[in-house]
Amino acid sequence: MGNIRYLTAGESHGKGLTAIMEGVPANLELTAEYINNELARRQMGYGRGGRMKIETDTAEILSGIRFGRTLGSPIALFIENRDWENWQEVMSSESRVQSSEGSEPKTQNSKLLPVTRPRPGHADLSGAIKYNQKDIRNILERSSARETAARVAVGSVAKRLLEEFGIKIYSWVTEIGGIQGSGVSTLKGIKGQGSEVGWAVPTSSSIYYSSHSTHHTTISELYEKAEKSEVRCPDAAATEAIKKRIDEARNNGDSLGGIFEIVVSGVPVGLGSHVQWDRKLNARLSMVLTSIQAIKGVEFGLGFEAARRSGSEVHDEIAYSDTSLAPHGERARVRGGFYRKTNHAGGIEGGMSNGEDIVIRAAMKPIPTLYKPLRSVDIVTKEIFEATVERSDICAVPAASVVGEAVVAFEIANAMLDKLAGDSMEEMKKNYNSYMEYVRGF
Ligand code: EPS
Repeated sequence: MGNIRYLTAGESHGKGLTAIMEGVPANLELTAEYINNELARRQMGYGRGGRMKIETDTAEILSGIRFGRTLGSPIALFIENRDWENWQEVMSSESRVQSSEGSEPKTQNSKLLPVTRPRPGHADLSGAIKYNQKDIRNILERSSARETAARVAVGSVAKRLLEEFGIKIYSWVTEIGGIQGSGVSTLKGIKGQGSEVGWAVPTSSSIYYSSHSTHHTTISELYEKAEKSEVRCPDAAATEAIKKRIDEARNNGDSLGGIFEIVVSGVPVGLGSHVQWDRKLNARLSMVLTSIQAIKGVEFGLGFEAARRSGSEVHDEIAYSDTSLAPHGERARVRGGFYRKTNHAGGIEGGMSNGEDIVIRAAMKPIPTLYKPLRSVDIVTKEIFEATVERSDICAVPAASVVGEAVVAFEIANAMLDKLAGDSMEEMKKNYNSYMEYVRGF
């Protein structure tokens, strides 16, 4: 579903990553600098591997933008892989000359040897069987999370568009390797899920809002702290504990996963729809988030905790406030007077945004490449071996959090365009303003 679409192409050690994005309205101000800032955020995080020291991801704009504004035509972006220099022979698109006996040519480059020992947890084995490949490199190069750089570039365009409508996307890491930050989750009253972050809370077990300003100060404070943390966790003590945990994992040849939280503020009521399965906003957001490499679970608002409570402890009471007297200030005014006293739903009811912040949590499994590998079976000899070790990260949850922002930005922008279609930003804004006026008067 949706009006914007994109494809990415590129292998991890190929020449680079390409993204083509279509459907972005004309006259959106956009610079390479803006995109590159997002790309740099994805590269950060304690626990990343050697690759991030090689790369300085920057996007080359190949089309769709002129004099700092989008044209409405497809936007093509290219991110060079600096590491390509070291892999040109291995990743060459030229056919390899076979000897007269049909064997592969002799080479000094050990990286050219076929990868035959699939890593448990990776795309290696299923991909090799599905695509009939006896060299697993032909699978792992594309399944690598390197591809997420292209998605962050695409997401940054969407983020820029959303900014024009006052929609902001925040993310932070709530836990890594079982170490949970304190006061870093908007989810409250759940054992071990972090404590309050200082907002006025209607009940002891609510995802809460108090006044607009307090709420948003807190959200942006959490975000600012996350931006400064080496693991994107706003809790400084947890940051240190997590770093130690990552060091331990590194020393043990192991890897770690974790959970990050995304909050989208300023979303108008009515994105997505209840009328068909593939229009539901929560379904669409789940899809984009689980499309990120290694993401195994997604929850909205109270998430799984809602299943443990009775209805009266879950559903968010509806309130109305005269716009001029709105106790929730700007939030209620912008939303046209209706608001929820709590936000257990995480901003989505019946597959539609309800005007409250969208709150999502996503779980990332530990990266499958282990420096102390698990047992596997060689796909050629069928002998039991330890899995292949490819250079990798110990922990990439902070990066996944930034990628999560990007894919969510894309899908929210997509849903905005479904609702407020426009070929130019001017047309889209006109549609937005008239829709918001209608909502206010409802
Ligand atoms: C990544 C680049 C990769 C890995 C990582 C993510 O680079 P390389 O394989 O050259 O070290 O660091 O990919 C994986 C974790 C994976 O399983 O493939 C990146 O740019 O984010």
